[in-house]
Amino acid sequence: MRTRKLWELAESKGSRLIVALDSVPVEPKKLVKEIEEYVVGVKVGLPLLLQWGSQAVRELCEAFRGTLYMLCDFKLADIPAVMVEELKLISELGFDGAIVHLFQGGIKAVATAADRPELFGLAAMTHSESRLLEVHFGELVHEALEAGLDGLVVPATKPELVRAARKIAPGATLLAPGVGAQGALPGSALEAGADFEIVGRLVVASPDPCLAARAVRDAHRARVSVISEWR
Ligand code: O7M
Repeated sequence: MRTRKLWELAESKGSRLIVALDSVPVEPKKLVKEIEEYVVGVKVGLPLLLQWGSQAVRELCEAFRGTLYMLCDFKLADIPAVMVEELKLISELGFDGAIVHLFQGGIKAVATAADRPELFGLAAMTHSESRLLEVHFGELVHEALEAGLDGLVVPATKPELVRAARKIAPGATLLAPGVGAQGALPGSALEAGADFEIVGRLVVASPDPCLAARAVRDAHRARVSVISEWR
């Protein structure tokens, strides 16, 4: 099974939390060290790359790849030939997985490339204005499934879409951002059928990121034990 590392970490750490690192106020390695115990992985966004540089990203992957799932979020959406090249470089930086858009088409060719990280396709987005993606939600989920991607990103702020994705793709690994600063409550996306929640500012911008990460992890634990009794 792809995403094996992610699921093994979820099991061994009892966590469903992936922390989003975009604008980080302190040196990224220092921040990740503080929250490492409570999270299964971190998602590195373009703001971090642009602020700290690719060497810092490489060092972050080197330092934590052994204990965390390293997810690259540059939301790629180019022609297949360029995406294949981008993904090879992302793998070389040390990432386990990467986020890709689906609307541009051609994801099947991208997914068959060698040297690619695991791929998560964006099926919908959290903000209310992402109307055009939503119109094509079902088609985008099918596009990802047909290409054999490893998982999907679905919005915690729109639980009906999380539920719909779970129905269409019962075996897919579903990652849900939008918890905390964007309004969804910790655990709510897990309850709707997601497997992991992606949380940024609620943890990263907290005066005590360690405490904030632990609180979200604990909220997840409570939900996951209830959910596994249901299923
Ligand atoms: O918790 P926040 O709002 O501080 O951060 C949310 C993170 O999730 C941030 O890194 C966004 O880029 C990301 N995200 C969304 O907020 N909305 C989406 O629809 C999709 C993502 C995402 O992670 O895509 C992979």
